[in-house]
Amino acid sequence: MAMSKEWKTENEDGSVTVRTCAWSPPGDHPVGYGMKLTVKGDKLIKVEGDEEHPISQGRLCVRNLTLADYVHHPSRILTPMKRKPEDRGKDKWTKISWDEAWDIIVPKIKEYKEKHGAESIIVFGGTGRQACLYYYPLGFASIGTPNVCYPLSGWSCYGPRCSITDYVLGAGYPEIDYAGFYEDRYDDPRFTMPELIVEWGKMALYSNPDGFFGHALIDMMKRGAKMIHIDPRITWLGTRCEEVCQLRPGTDSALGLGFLNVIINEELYDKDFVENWTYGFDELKERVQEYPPSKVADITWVPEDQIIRCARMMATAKPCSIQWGLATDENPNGVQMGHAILSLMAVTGNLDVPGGVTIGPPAALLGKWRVETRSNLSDELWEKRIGAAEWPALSTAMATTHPDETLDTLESGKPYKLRMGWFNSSNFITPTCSAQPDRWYHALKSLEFNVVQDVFMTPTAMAFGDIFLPVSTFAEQDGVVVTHFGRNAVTLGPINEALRVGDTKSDIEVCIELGKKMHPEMWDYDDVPDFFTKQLEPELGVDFDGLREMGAFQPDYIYKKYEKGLLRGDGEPGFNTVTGMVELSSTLFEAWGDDALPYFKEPPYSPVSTPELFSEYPLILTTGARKVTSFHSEHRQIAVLREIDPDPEVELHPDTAAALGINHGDWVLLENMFGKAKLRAKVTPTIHPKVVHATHGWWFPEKDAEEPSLYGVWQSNINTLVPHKHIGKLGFGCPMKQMICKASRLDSFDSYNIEV
Ligand SMILES: Nc1nc2c(c(=O)[nH]1)N[C@H]1C(S)=C(S)[C@@H](COP(=O)(O)OP(=O)(O)OC[C@H]3O[C@@H](n4cnc5c(=O)[nH]c(N)nc54)[C@H](O)[C@@H]3O)O[C@H]1N2
Ligand SMILES: Nc1nc2c(c(=O)[nH]1)N[C@H]1C(S)=C(S)[C@@H](COP(=O)(O)OP(=O)(O)OC[C@H]3O[C@@H](n4cnc5c(=O)[nH]c(N)nc54)[C@H](O)[C@@H]3O)O[C@H]1N2
Ligand SMILES: [Mo]
Repeated sequence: MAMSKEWKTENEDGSVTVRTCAWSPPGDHPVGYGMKLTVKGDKLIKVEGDEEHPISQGRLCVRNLTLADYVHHPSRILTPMKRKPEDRGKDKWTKISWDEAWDIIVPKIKEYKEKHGAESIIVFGGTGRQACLYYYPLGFASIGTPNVCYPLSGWSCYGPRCSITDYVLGAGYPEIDYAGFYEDRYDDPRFTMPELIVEWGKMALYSNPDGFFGHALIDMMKRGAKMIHIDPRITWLGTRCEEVCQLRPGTDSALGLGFLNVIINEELYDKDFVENWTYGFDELKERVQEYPPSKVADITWVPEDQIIRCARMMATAKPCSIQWGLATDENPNGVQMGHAILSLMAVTGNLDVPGGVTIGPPAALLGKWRVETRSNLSDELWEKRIGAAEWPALSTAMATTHPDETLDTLESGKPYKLRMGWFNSSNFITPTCSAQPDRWYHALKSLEFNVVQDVFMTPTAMAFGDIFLPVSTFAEQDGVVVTHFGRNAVTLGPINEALRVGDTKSDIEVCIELGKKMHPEMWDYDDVPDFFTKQLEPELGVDFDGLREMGAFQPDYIYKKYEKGLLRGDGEPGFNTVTGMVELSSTLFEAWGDDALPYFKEPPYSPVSTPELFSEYPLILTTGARKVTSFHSEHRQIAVLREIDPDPEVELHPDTAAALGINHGDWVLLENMFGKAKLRAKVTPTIHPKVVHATHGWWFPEKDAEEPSLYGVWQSNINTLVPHKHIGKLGFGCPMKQMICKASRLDSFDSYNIEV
């Protein structure tokens, strides 16, 4: 299905309007909403939402409303730069041409490969910004190293959720059905409006994560869907929900098992689905007996009667869908939480049905090339991937190094020394893609040669870059955006270049250019449109220009694929798992040394697991709930957005704040046994009195760039409070959202300096 439209229009005043689909940079998850960018001369003069886009229908987020301020920002880096190794940490850069940059980079890569093996080179990349499609191929096929690293402890973003889905369902990422596949959306007769939507550890209105445009929740509420929110904070959405389960952070798997206890014991489950399409129901039934609502209430702080009420609602609402968020991943017990949630969706009969939860077919849209780039590496090299042998559950699903093992390797030089770093979309000494960024900071100093690819100078680039390669924004490049990275995608849209500022290159341009110099056989493409044509034609039957004219491709969705033999490689009915069923009891988890069934485990630091530490650090700390004004560490230099959210923030309940002598607007020091951070107090009754919430991603572009300040990166670095390697048995999850800390009032931001 497709819309058809002009993608480039000349206006009477000489300006040109280009329709495009937004991605990154500046940051966004691959929602790919429709935009119209108007350019006059060399300036972006107008940004509008595209009302014809099937999903976003003209809506925009505030970050892209300020796109022109970002594109034309005076501190953007617009040419490649180099710096002497002895000047790392100093603002002593020299502008160079791309040719000069390649003349330095290419011989270095060749030298490291020859002298120390390709595995001595590591590529770092961040979240699902556009670069995420390209930094794996950059590592595997342009450079030729097996070591590509997403450095967040326990791969705690989508890694756990996607892997659990692969192992338990054998299908692509589950999303609530919001009629995204249909041109006429909610009115399409194939769709059924869900009676109940459960938003669990997610706030999609702010985060628009990975292809889900949060506004759909409002659309569906307006059309009668009721909602439950499971969140320690009462959010804006929460105040509009039927129920808010204000749980203790990190206890979600107990809550899930409590819901299952009620649904199974009261025989409210879908007997037909359970009998025909699930494996291990009897074992699950036995397991949930360990989680009666009264006990779960004690663990989670959610009242017993509310647990029972919500469980009954989930089982009897037809259809019901559950949307699970980052709180699943940033939890060492998150694999079990995800398993419990998938089990809830399965036993209530809401998997792959209209208005329930959609799941993707085995092959990802545009996924083939990404997998094929691995063929550039020998088996011997592939086996050298850091942490692959130790963590099979993680390394089977994720083609990366194990993040925590990578930090250990940098520190110890074992099993081999890492010598060259390539920071592709990664500013992770800020409180973003790392637990204990202070440890990473010291460990990364051992790298001998580093390339950084970014839009702005960042604390990470200032600390480590030897070569800086400037990246073009999505307004300045041709590309595609595919929701959910092609696994259960609702749209695939074109990114159309509207202008180009400075001498920048997109990630795919860099991959192709470097690839042609290093491994030309892997990069047989004339240019970027030719590259996309070769990806699109076999799957969509259109070339890149065809996609531009379409505006957005919407794949068809087929419900109940398990009945039709559309999920398994052999074409048989069932699910693409070892048993062919939804594995309520997981054969793979068991094979990898974890429990086959979901279970609750206390967070590593909590009133129960570490009571002595808790008496010293008596607040539960959850971090990183999204703000609309920033994408992780991005946008701190955009004045309009900083005006809305000027400072890092800690939310405290009024009773908690009063007991600590903290007033709204005071600077507060949060600290625990691992680190410290300064944040401004936001006193609000919407947070549980025993919990505080801190924002992440903070640095200060206006502060001193050079070491030791590095743009004040250590002053509000909440991730220094989160320990390394407190991960689950399968290697996933970290306690980003369930640590402990104490809080005290500061006279001012400058009255206390934090050093690492
Ligand atoms: N405390 C706490 N910490 C968290 C979280 C939390 O909830 N709490 N959430 C975590 C999660 S889920 C994630 S995914 C990580 C995210 O962490 P990261 O994705 O690593 O985020 P950043 O550190 O902002 O680094 C991204 C850098 O890439 C640049 N960039 C943006 N787009 C592009 C692009 O298309 N190409 C290139 N080459 N560069 C680009 C940006 O300018 C920025 O400097 O943060 C994690 N950190
Ligand atoms: N504007 C903006 N959008 C973004 C990003 C961004 O940086 N800025 N980052 C993107 C990325 S990489 C990701 S992964 C997504 C994440 O987006 P989401 O999945 O929506 O996750 P968060 O915003 O981290 O948290 C959602 C909610 O979880 C609650 N929560 C905290 N701890 C717990 C817990 O233990 N249990 C439960 N049940 N709830 C808890 C928080 O209070 C918060 O309201 O957002 C993406 N979208
Ligand atoms: Mo993320």
